[in-house]
Amino acid sequence: MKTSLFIAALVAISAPALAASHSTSVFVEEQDLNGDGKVSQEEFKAGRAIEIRKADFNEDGILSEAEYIGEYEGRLMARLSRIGDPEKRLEEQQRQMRQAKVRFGVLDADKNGAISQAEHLASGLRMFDLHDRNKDGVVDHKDVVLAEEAAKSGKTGEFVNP
Ligand SMILES: [Ca+2]
Ligand SMILES: [Ca+2]
Ligand SMILES: [Ca+2]
Repeated sequence: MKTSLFIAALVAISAPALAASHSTSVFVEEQDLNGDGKVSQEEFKAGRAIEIRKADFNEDGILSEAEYIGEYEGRLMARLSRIGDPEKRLEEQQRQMRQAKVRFGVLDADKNGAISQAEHLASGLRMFDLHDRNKDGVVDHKDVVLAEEAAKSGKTGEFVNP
């Protein structure tokens, strides 16, 4: 039951967490749960809660490094299987896994060895805030336009994306 749920969840909502340094349009596409083309803060928070539950294997409400890395690795492998060259695939896997460990360290703000819901949400809201360029509390097409303009002028935001 848990496994099939997990797979269904992966298919349905693994995309949000996938974004590494993604553009605002991809952010909207991935985080827009109700399909209205906008991501409100409430909607985003709901998505974050789902993401943490999905990776929280022992259901204690926090993510250990093994849980965080394990969930990421599962999605990564599925994605990397599309790379034809096995050497390249392995190289990319090692690179991504190193980055995942670094991200875990960043997400675990109080360095207690686990990501709490508050830590997970805080990092997400920082990202939300970066995408919400006009600061109206919603990430939508207007922010995409602003992001494109910023990219053209060479000003891109720093995204630490869990
Ligand atoms: Ca856990
Ligand atoms: Ca922590
Ligand atoms: Ca906005």
